[in-house]
Amino acid sequence: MKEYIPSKIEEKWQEIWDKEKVFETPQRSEKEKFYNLVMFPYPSGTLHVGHVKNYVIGDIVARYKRMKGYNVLHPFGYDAFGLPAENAAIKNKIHPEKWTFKNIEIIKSQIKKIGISYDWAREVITCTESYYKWTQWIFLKLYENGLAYKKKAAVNWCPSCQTVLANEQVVDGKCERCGTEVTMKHLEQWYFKITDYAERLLNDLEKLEGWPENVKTMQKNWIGKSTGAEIEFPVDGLDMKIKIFTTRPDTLWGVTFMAIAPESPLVETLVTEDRKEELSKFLRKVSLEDRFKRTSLEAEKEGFFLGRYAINPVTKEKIPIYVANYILYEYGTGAIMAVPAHDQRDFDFAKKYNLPIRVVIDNPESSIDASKMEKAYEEEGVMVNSGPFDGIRSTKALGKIIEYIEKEGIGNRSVQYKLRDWLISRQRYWGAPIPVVYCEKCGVVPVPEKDLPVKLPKDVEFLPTGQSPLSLDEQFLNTTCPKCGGPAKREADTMDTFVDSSWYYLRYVNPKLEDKPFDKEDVNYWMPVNQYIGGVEHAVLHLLYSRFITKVLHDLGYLDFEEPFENLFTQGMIYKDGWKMSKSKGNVVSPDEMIKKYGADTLRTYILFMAPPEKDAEWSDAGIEGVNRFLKRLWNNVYSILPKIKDVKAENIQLKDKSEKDLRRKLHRIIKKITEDIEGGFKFNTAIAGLMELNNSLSEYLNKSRELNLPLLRELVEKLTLILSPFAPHMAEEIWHDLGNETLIVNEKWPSYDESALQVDEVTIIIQINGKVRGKILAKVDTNEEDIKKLAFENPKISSYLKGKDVVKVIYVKNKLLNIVVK
Ligand code: ANZ
Ligand code: ZN
Repeated sequence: MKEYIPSKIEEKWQEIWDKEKVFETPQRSEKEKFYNLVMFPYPSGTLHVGHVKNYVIGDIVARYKRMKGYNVLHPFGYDAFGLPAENAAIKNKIHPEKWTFKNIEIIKSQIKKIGISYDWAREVITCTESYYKWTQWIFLKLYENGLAYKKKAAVNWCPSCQTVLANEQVVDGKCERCGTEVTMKHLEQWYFKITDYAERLLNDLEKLEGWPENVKTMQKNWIGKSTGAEIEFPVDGLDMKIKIFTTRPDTLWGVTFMAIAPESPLVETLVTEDRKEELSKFLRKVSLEDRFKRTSLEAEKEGFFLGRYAINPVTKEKIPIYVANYILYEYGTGAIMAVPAHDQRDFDFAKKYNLPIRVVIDNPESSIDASKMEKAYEEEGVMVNSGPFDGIRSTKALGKIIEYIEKEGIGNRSVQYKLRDWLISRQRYWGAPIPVVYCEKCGVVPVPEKDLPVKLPKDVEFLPTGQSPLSLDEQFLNTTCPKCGGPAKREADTMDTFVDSSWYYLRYVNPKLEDKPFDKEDVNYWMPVNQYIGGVEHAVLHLLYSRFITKVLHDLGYLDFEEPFENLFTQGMIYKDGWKMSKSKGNVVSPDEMIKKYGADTLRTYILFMAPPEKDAEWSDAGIEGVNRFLKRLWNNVYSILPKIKDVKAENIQLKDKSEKDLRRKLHRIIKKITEDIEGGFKFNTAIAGLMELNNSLSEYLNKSRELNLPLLRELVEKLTLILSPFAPHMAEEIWHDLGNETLIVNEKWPSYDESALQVDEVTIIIQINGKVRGKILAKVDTNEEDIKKLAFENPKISSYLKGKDVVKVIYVKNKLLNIVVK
């Protein structure tokens, strides 16, 4: 019998798929399109099995959809610019480009060995000139439309990566990449105006029915929409007003002080002469505090009285103005009206500085005594001490209060978002140069499209110094102004790698197009992506940026659709020894090693069998051994009968007995189950369990020596091989071929199941006597009670129990149980 040796068959089939170009996708087809996309990797190292999980999930979907008759686009590429590759290259003392392409080569060979069905003709590498030319083009389009701008602002600075970071790249005050605490710097930087799209990015989340709720919630919170009012407070003794933003205009009568962010220029304007010196001490102290910690709910509230008072516009009371560490300069107006009775931060502050606490929203259950309050009452309630609004339910009053404020001319309705503009310039080397020049005469001048790409020079001292490496390259830097022809200097910053990845899914459609980033008609045919698969860590980074860029390109007339990804699947991680796999922990499992030991089919099948694919799972050597044994057993079962069924057709199948009927029923039940498991939410682990169950039934049938039903076995082996093929495609091709087929199994149709074969026609009826099980009988489904009774009483074992007894009562539960009561 032919032995199962994966190394003998896997490479062979991979070469055949390659040679026959089976996975190359025609640009158009009669078939319905299915765009299946996995998040492309940073080629900053080689792949471990955690990465592979992403691609294996994608491959099951792609192969399944192909078999279901779709024109499947399943491309692959590399997010090849950016910090990860650059940092790794520096560590390894090698040029980032060399390092990147070396990794790309290794990753590609790793993936080919796993047998993933990518259309390699569409490979996209973001650090190639033919790609980043169009990344620069996208920058120009945003610039031309007022969506890319430069401004000086306090920015996040990673002292280790030596570059600024976007807010999205700061996680808990630390650099998303390296974990170093982020500091602040005042720098002039380039931004994309994603805030213009805040409302649409929020509202359109509702359309994304095929996205996981948690990802949508993360985006929603990140966008952070708040509705309320802006209200102006006149300053006592100065001809000016302080504008605040509040979500609780219903608490306006309870304001007992105001607070301003330390960074606000208002602080200098408001402070009285005698308090200036002490103020600067306070500001210096705050500037040393971490901005993320400083504004957290738990942080110690600290402030400084500016010596100045404002007037509450409704009560006309004088209230002190403070500068306080818990006020963010970048949110709202950078100033607040403080209501200690109803806001915990204000409450803490008021307690510390002995400021009055005035209740204006009373608890309808039990009235609040301001002098006894231990924390702020933040819920809704009945308005009190609030002039014309006394006695009204606070939630009901909100709209009316805003109307009142507008009528009185002291403020107006306002909506605020937490979302900030996307900071896209980086002071690092390995990225797409920002295509603008600075001319002494003309100022900022965008590079004309015909001059793209602005090439990234190769021979550059790129070690991070905090200064853009390109600014040290005179040859790159000095140029002529496209407008006036005079001397000009190039922008030396490069673009955030998230700009590269915000549009790569469009480039896969026309990866080689030279005069356009993509063809409108082609993109409108293929997009949106039907299924996107990747990690949840990109929820507010890549996934938000891509939605934004898609909407911009839509608005500029380049795309007909507004959302890039119709369905999103976020896979769980693979852990080893309780930890996320990482080189530094030394717990990385390499796919190459596993393939050498067990073959790609085992690796693929095990990765999916470990757990539901959306769940995290722990790698187990025993687990992969077990899956390998299953595939061997399946192979051995098949090859033990292969010579006998090779020339048999799966036609005119006659089922002689129950065991044959059971076997065929099992086959069709499993086809149905696996189809439903794949369609109904990626339940690959239970699908594989189904394959195991079917194989066990086959073993059982073959183990009982009897005359084999060859047409039945032919049908079983054929269909089993077909449903096995997305998971273990190499083994499936081999069996398919050895069955005498001249086609490739990848080009075959997914089998349907025979509804009639699913029907059970015999049932086992349990016979009880006085509640004790005394035997079983086989009967046709739905046999009536009389006939069952007859069968039971005729059964020799049962009749021996009944001898000499009186039957008092017989209870029959249809198709299940017959209970005989005797005395
Ligand atoms: C008065 C008030 C009374 C407030 C009350 C809350 C409760 P969200 O929901 O996050 O939008 N706020 C406004 N701008 C701020 C800033 N730059 N830094 C720190 N806090 C700021 O929160 C809006 C509320 O946060 C606003 O409503 C304001 O406090 C505060 F019983 O105004 B509120
Ligand atoms: Zn000029």
